[in-house]
Amino acid sequence: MHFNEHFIFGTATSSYQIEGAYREGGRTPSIWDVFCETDGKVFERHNGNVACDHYHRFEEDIQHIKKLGVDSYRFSIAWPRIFPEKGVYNAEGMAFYKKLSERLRGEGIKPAVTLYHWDLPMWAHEEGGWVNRSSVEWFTDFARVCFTELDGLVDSWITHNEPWCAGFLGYHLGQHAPGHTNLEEAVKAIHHILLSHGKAVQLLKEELHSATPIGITLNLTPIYPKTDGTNDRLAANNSDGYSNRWFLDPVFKGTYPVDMMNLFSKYVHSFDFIHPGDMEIISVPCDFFGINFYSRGLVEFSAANDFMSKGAYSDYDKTGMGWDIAPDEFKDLIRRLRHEYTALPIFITENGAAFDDQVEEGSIHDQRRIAYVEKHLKAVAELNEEGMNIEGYFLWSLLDNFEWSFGYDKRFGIIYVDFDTQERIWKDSAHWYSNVIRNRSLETVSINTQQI
Ligand code: PNW
Repeated sequence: MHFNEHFIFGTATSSYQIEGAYREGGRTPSIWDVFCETDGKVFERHNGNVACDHYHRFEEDIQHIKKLGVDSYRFSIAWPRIFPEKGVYNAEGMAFYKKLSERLRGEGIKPAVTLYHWDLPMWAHEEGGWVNRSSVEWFTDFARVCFTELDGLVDSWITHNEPWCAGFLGYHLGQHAPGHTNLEEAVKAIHHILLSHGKAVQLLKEELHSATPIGITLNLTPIYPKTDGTNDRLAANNSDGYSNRWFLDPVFKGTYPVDMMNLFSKYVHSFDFIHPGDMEIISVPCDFFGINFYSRGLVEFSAANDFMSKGAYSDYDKTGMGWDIAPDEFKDLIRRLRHEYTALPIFITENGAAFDDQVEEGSIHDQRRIAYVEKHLKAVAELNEEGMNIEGYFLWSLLDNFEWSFGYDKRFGIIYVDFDTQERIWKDSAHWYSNVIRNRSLETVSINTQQI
């Protein structure tokens, strides 16, 4: 299993999950700062006030990134550092990302930068957040200063990370900030998020004439019916609509899936928030397609759940999140995307797993994480042998970090973080990954792993 010299190996993080320094450099609160203070929303009321203290320790973290040998590092920009108040630009906030990008480049590491990884400024939320169509303008103002100030420092732009989470988890399921449970709001929010993506792409290409590649990252979950029965297959189709097609269809076909619009119309009174011309903007051509892959879904019919479907019991091996480990289904997903949606270069912008790691005398033997990543990297190599054109892979995550509603209880890092001392300790998976990158192959590495 070999990866050619152009294949991009990377690792990924996001601003709120690692930066800390929540009141420094002119930053104001985001919806996550407030959500973390809400009872019953985040494990033991953890928050990102300090997180990995990356804002102060980024130079040390760059040394770890360099030592890993990755080609690229994916991080995100905290919007409330750039616009702490509506219409008020904060150069100090931008200076941090300039320094970070410059230092990375100085070490030969390509910055892959996400504009929105969920830390919406509170000032925007107070005016309705993503439900308000003006959010599209607020976002393009934010995108404009990032594009111009970081021009020449960034190798690729990702407009949005996982609109499914920002939209459905945030506004419909209530598990992420802002914690609302209203489908109509969610569908509007998603529309504005997707519209702001298209506007940002147009801005970069048509107005700023930049040649820097730009794309969007979706989290996709291939869904399977528990049985072959008509009801379970219908449930799977609806769940696929909710998880995948509601995003893939607008981005690649310029339409929302009609079957889902029909199901949603029970709760969504009007779709007149879709203005003429919107769908053309949303489906504006990009340069690459980012996919975050973690698991599959297995569903069975339930009369009460008309479109979300009931998760069915599965006997698959699971990660520490309870998520099925499903590399074969990952392959199915990529083949389907090639067949039904797009020929764009694909980047796996996130893949990885949380497990309960035990520190033993300064070392962490996370064999299950290695096995998880190895299975998915092998799938990537096999897909590329089929001509699927996956150009890069970013392991989630560089560091253990604030895992949203799970707080610091779930550890996704290949580098362990002691949150009392902020000490970073390489897990076996970090050593293993850096060997894979050095050899650009999985074979040689399985031998090396035994020596760790
Ligand atoms: C992604 N779900 O989030 C995010 O991009 C990361 O910030 C996060 O740390 C990582 O995956 C691991 O969770 C998700 O409930 C959060 O299906 C929740 C879900 C999926 C992805």
